[in-house]
Amino acid sequence: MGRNIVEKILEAHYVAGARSAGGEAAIRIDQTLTQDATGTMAFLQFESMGLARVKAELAVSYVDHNTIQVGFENADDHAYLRSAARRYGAVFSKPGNGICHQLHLERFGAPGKTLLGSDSHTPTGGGLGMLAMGAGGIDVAVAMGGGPFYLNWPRVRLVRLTGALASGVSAKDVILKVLERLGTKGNVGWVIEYGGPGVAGLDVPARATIANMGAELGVTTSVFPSDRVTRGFLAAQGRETAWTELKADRGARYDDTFEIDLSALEPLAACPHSPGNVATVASLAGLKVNQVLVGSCTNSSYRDLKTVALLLRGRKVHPDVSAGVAPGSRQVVLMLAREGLLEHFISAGFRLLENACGFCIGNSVSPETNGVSLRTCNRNFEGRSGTSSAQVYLVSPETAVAAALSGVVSDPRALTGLSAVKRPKSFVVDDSMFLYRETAGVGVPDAPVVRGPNIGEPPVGKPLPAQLEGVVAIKVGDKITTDHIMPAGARLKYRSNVPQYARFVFEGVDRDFAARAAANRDAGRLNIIVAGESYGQGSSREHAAMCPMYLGVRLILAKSIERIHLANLVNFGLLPCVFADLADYDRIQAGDRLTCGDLHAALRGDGVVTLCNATQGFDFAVRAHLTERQRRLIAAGGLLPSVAAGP
Ligand code: MIC
Ligand code: SF4
Repeated sequence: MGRNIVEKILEAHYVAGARSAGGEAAIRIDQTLTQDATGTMAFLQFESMGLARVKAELAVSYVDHNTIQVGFENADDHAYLRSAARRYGAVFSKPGNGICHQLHLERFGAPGKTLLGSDSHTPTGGGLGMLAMGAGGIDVAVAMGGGPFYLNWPRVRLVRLTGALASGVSAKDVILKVLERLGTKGNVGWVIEYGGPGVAGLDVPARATIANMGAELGVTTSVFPSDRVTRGFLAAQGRETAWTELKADRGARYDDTFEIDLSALEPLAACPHSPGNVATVASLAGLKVNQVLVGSCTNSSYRDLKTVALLLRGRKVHPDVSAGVAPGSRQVVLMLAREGLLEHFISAGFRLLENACGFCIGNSVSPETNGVSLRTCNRNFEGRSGTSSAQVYLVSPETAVAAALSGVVSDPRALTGLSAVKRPKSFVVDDSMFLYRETAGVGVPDAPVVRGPNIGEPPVGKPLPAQLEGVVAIKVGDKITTDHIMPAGARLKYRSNVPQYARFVFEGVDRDFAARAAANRDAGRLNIIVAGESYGQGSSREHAAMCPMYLGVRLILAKSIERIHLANLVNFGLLPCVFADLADYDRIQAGDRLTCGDLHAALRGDGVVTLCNATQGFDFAVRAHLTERQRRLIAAGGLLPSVAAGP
């Protein structure tokens, strides 16, 4: 029988385990990517596990998130990461080089390879035909050290593209259409494979935009074929030798298929406060806009920014709008500069922001109170922009410019001067901000590792107790994101200092949570989190498991839990359970005392465990869907203590 692209890549990297949907398999990882907000912990864990050097084909350590550097903390992290890259054999991308996903696409990605990154938008590499996945830092640390990555063998959905995009409609509108169709929950365990005649009309940056925001669906990843377009992109990057063809066999089987006619698409927007809350731009037309920001790993390519620059030529930003641009990489900035395109941004009145994550992670350029902000990024969770009352809409670069010029949401198809930006014959290549390429994979064993005062030790969990005596420390609703659990923005600088960062767990949801949980912990009671559907959506930040663990949380009872977060919970020894009967979610209240005589029952047999609500006097059942490997990790208190305990 014919194979699809996902099967081809997975089978070429298969190491052990199940090969049927839902079963856990181990696969080999060719390349890894880390960034400074998650990478510091990943490298600390790499060191704690006693791994000697990078054994993956390539490991790149990027600095792109915390580049604000107010105070010493960010710079301490950068110094640590630089020295660790040198010592252990990773390539180091200096701050100012650009956003990890954009840079990886430009300079390292290759069709048919596997890429594991400590960032949920690692699937951007799917635009080049990679099987690129996000994971927690500790999983990436294992892969850097040459260990396999465990994933559930996915189901594959073909999204068949036909037709061609109209002028003024672009890749962002395609992925927003997919989000409208599939929503942000219920897609765990799937991979999306794009195919059909419409693919050939999408350049690699467009494919990357679509694959990037697949993260918001909750799928494991998204992948495009590798074809002539891919080859042309790699050739223009001076890397044609990295190209191989990748396509589905005739008669390839898919678990589901749907079609999108690109010609029928119109400009779309994700409305507050979810990427799945999609409406047409036409239906929002006339809404007054305070801020417009172009950038982030979704829409900061040369193609996107040149499109914007050409539309700004000879025009001015509306006086009531504050507009800014954050290019994706130094290559993009250099190309804009050489072609005289930066001038259009400057003379139109755009603010030039650093080529880094910047506004996207909410550590700068927050909107005013109640402000309406149109952004080209991928997430608009409440408060993520840094302003809790802000109304953030996610749009294409074209829709962003139309609003910047008119001051209101307006249809970009009405703009004059729209032109299709073609891929250049060759991109400007200057790799001088990638350090330690010559020692990559080897390292410098006696090189010192620099540890400033912001560099803490990764916390190590304790074995699972036999009996549970716990209290529901918080009850939350559906779609709780890792941004809710562990706020980023101004709190980002504590990423390498868990005791500090743990003070802010659930900060925006319940300010008293951290103090209450710490008091329970200190009184010898375990903390329990009760949650609704899709708990742990969004970012891959493993701090959303690690910091609750530090506060004594041991059990999560939810209606459903997202993939990366579930893996992170297991890696830190927290027991993730789902309600056997969803109605029990409604009965349990915050503050209830829950007990269980045999918690280890969840680690045996069918994983069903009966808990007693001692406060209200009823029993209920929950289920832990765990593999043998995951059960061992939870019993040991997580990956670090289980490595310390040996095989
Ligand atoms: C994000 O977009 O939320 C981040 C910041 O890039 C995260 C990683 C992190 O929390 O450091 C992600 O997407 O995984
Ligand atoms: Fe950076 Fe934003 Fe992309 Fe996350 S989503 S990697 S914060 S640009």
